Amino acid sequence: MPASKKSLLKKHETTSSLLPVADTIANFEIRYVQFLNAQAKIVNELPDFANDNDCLLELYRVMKTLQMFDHKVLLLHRMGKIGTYTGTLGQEAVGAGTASCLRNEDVFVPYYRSATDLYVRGVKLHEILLYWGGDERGSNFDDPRLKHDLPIPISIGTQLLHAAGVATAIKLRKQKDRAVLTMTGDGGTSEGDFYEAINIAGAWNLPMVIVINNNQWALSESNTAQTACQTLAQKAIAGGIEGIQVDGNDVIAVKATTQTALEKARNGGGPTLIEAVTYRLCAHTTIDNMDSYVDKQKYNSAAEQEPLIRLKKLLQTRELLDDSKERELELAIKQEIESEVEQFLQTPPPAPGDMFDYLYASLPERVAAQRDEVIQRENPDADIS
Ligand SMILES: Cc1ncc(C[n+]2csc(CCOP(=O)(O)OP(=O)(O)O)c2C)c(N)n1
Ligand SMILES: [Mg+2]
Repeated sequence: MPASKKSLLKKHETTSSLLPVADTIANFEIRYVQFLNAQAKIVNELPDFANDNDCLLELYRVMKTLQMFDHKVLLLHRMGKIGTYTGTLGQEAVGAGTASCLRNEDVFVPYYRSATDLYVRGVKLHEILLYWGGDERGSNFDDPRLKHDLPIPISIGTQLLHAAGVATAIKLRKQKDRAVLTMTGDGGTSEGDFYEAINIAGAWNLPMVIVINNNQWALSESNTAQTACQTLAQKAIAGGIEGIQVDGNDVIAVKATTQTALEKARNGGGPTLIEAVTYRLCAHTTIDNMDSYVDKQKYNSAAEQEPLIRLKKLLQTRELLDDSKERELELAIKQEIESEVEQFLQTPPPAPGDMFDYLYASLPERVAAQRDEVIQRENPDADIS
């Protein structure tokens, strides 16, 4: 290559290091929160709720339920009883830690891998199965238990703008003590919607908390392949909002961080972006084969760090859990799962015309005509008036 075509910059030289810079006009840092490390060692003074044994036992029960549910759903899929499901294996602490901070009047805006949060929020496991079995009644958020929450989106990133919209409504109505919690995957932070949402959240000081479930994978695309950022939390800087990284396998850290961020939002302190670093120990969905792209060694070392092991050790140290109590808990969860699965399997399929019920508040004429056609094909004698 001729010398003139070569870059003038030497390795490690940056634009600013080559120019006469007068001053540093902005400084940023990203902090990392952890209380219980992978060896179950307490590395920081615990927040108050972590001294409440019932609270920790409940977090453990929720995580164990979703862990066992994941295995069960995989079997149902292999038996042809369910289409697809986006597992939460390895990521249970992100769901349990975040959702346990929500109050009824808050608004939860899920993404498709929020099953743990939905469960904590009151959605039954059979409803989660119905949704993933293609039955919209599983996502029936007219239910008074969830009257403010939004349904499950499949498009990546859209929910972040919906969450910003809800937070705007809360702000315009001057509703105090109320906030929005939403979630995205790490891949979702590569979407334009993500940047638009954090931008408006910052500009309008919206009462919202965005949690990134950084499970290291966007389907088969590794986290490092899709961003040059050292952390995803630092993306908050672009929106002028606070960004913080948390050990997503430490349920105490996830809960403490979400609780603080939600309190801040409810009190007019504005938005927070929380990156919860975890690892997806299941395939992307039940129809994905991750053996073709996941390094076995990395997977095994991530499995050693998963969230239940360390919480179990803490509970054992406090003499709250032993082998027999663990077996008792597993049995109770197994019964719950079996009965929920039975309810799912016994639910008669929806009538084909029902799919139109969940699209619009009132159907446009063009779509109404399509619905009538579907109903009449199924049942020529049907009254469609
Ligand atoms: C707008 C849009 N683009 C592409 C897809 C296809 N898709 C579904 S899941 C996924 C990966 C998302 O990864 P991430 O945001 O990290 O979430 P995760 O599934 O890991 O929880 C992709 C590309 C989609 N659903 N929506
Ligand atoms: Mg991901």
